[in-house]
Amino acid sequence: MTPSLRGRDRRALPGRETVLGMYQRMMLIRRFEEVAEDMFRQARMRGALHFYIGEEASGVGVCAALRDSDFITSTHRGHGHCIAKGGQVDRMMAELFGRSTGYCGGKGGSMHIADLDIGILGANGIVGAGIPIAAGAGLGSKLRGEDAVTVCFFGDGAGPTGAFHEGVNFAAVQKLPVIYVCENNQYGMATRADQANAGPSIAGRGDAYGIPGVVVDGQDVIAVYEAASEAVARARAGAGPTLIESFTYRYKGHTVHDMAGYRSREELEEWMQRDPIYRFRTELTDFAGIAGEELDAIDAEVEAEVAAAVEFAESSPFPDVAAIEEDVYAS
Ligand SMILES: Cc1ncc(C[n+]2csc(CCOP(=O)(O)OP(=O)(O)O)c2C)c(N)n1
Repeated sequence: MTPSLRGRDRRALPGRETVLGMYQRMMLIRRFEEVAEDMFRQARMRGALHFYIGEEASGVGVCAALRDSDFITSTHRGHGHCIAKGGQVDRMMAELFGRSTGYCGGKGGSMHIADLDIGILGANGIVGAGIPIAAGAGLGSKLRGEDAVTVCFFGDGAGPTGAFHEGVNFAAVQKLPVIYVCENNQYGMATRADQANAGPSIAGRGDAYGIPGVVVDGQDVIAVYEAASEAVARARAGAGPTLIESFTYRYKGHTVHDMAGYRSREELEEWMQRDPIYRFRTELTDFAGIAGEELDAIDAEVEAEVAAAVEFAESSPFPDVAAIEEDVYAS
């Protein structure tokens, strides 16, 4: 796992604070999930976990182009999106552990993290459901005359849904400030993206709606950040939605229970050669003059933050049975 950047041109990177922030969030996503998997395998935590490991550059590159006041919608594979948007890992971990200090009081679990204070409108277990929700959020911002942007993350498995066509069409007709980010990790459960989606790319469908369709290397956080920044500028300027397709890969199975026998070891290893975190780290140390020790210090802080999150979660109580009917309806 030592991807080489040999032969690649040095390129302009955003400011030091931005790149270090990106590196920190990518590492935080990876360690959060590695530790969550470990907790699950030790039976200290239950439930379904869908890991984002391997896809970190995608969520982090996009969210680095956003403000706290912007919105995101997420999917069943939402840990990475929530951390990338600034979600608190202790409250996330507590939610995974089913504890009352979690984002949903321990009653939602991994697939239902929301934090309205930082624009996380909710992860969602219904494939494609975020697409019209994001259009609604965009319409709200537009009607209120605010310049907030909404990013909708969805997978290639949502490409063939009615929600995709309905939501993207509506956003395009209304010129809503929404960015649709398809994270094409090559599979929807065990089905290859090209077995479910006609046409060479999902981004290509932008033409049908008269909006830009942009393909980006989802393993390259800076490329994702640049594509997202352009789409954000368009959206804030009132020019409407952009459809971005970020090509990426999940290292793990569909859920923690899935051994992913439908794909080859070679395929996985090929993608791991382009690991987004190691690749970015190499770029930062070899081309951006950032000392390896500085990145090691970030790694250590991340490690401590995740360990503290587990401690917080495990020392928190389970929700009371009396709370079972709370939060069922919005008030
Ligand atoms: C409407 C709906 N249909 C089917 C499912 C079952 N399901 C859960 S995840 C999934 C595949 C999703 O694939 P994709 O959108 O590519 O996301 P990924 O898991 O690859 O991140 C399916 C079919 C569901 N949750 N919701």
